[in-house]
Order: sequence, then C-alpha cells, then structure tokens
Amino acid sequence: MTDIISSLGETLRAGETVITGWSSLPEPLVAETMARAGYDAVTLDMQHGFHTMESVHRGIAAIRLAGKPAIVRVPVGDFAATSRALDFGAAAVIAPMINSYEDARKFADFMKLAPVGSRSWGPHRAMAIAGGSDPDAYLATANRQTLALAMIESREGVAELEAILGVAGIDGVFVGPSDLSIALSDGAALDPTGERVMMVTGEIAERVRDSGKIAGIFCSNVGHAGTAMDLGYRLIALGSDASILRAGSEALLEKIGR
Ligand code: 3PY
Ligand code: MG
Repeated sequence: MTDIISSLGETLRAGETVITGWSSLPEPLVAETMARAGYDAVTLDMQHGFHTMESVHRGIAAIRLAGKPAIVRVPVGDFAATSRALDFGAAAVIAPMINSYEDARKFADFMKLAPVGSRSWGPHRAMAIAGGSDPDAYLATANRQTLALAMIESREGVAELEAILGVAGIDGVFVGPSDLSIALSDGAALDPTGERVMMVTGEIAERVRDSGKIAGIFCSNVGHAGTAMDLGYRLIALGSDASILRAGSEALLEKIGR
C-alpha cells in the first residue's frame, strides 16, 4: 500500500496533530472540497450525517483524489460497516458508543485481519485507490496502518476505558463530548464544553497517553480544539460541512444587508 493509507496512523503515532473536517452531506464533491481546502483528513459520518455506503465509497475516492486520508464514522453497533469502509479505502473507522470490553472486542474483530481479528478478505477497492495491487503487502500492513477508534461517550465507556484500551486491535479512542455531557449530567444538559465534561476529557487524555494509543475528539469550536490539543488530543474533528455552509451563507448575506 502506498503511504496515503498509512500516513494517518504514522502521523498520529508520531504525536503530530491531524485536523479532520466532518462531512455529513452525502456528496463526494463536498468532502473533496474540504480535503482540498487544507484539512489533513475528512471524516464521512454515517451515524448522524446522511452518508450511506454508496456515498462513503465514492467519498473516500474523492478525498483520496485530493491526496488526503478518509475516516468513516459508522452507525451505532454496525460493525459489518467497519469492514466495508476499510474495503473501500478508509484509513480509520470511528465506532460510536463503545461502552464495554465486549463492544471493543467486537469492533476490533471486524476491523482487523487474522490473527488480531477475523475481518473478511476483500480490500480490492482499497488497494486500487492506494495505487497498488499487492495483496501480500496489504495483508502484511493493513492491521497496523488502518485505525480502529472507539468512541468514549458514556459513563460506562469512561469506567471501562482501561479495558477498552487493552483490547488488541483498538488503536485509540475518539471522545464524543455531546453524548458524554448528557450522560454525565444524567440527561440534564447538552454542554459539550462544560466544566465537568472538560475535566473528564482531560482524564481520558491522560489514561490514553499512558496506554500509548491515540486520542481523538470532536470539537465544537476553535477554542475547544485548542484546549483539546493542550490536553494531548491529536485527532481533532473541527467544522462540519453543513455548519460551515450555513455560517458562510449567513455571513455573506449579512454583509449585503439580508
Ligand atoms: C458527540 O459529541 O457525542 C459526538 O458523537 C460527536 O459527533
Ligand atoms: Mg455522540
């Protein structure tokens, strides 16, 4: 495989920061535009965004065309979709609501080829868009080069963090501050940058650092992203296509008095 697949893992493992755009609109040209605008990676969201397997496989190719790695967030519990995202050339997959050791094991099992997991063979598209066709090379490198990122966004997930991080085949975590804020407040508040969530976010970063794995997080604004980076997060999701389009449209219309 060429380094377009491997670069994301290597960059993050080297401690460098990766800023990913967040694509919820299921149009490959939008994801490609974000990649060309300068994001280090683009994440296609199948959980809350409108992406489907169809737009994911086209979106990955479009992001790759712009020379950037693609990340896919699958729907809750849809572990079969994780293998398909890898087959289509995703450099990393984010699985939401990983709340237990068992969830993490299942996720890793679908993400990793033997002997780590039991992912079924079929990365023909992934090899093609990486510009290679050497199955032996893919088999030898895919488990390390493609990343399984477990979302920590519940009380159970935080409590089980060490066990989740201990699963072979889990490369890191990705914090969901919105769900975490609802969980930590027992449903009283959606406050992704609140004091309580930020404290737990800091604790998670420390525990991930001790494990030697990768820490990522969804950030709601630039200030949040700066704090997350200071805490040690290296994969930072900042800015969704829909919100950028809306904010840009509003700013333009305001300038012309509308
Ligand atoms: C959360 O903040 O809960 C997320 O899942 C971010 O997308
Ligand atoms: Mg969430």
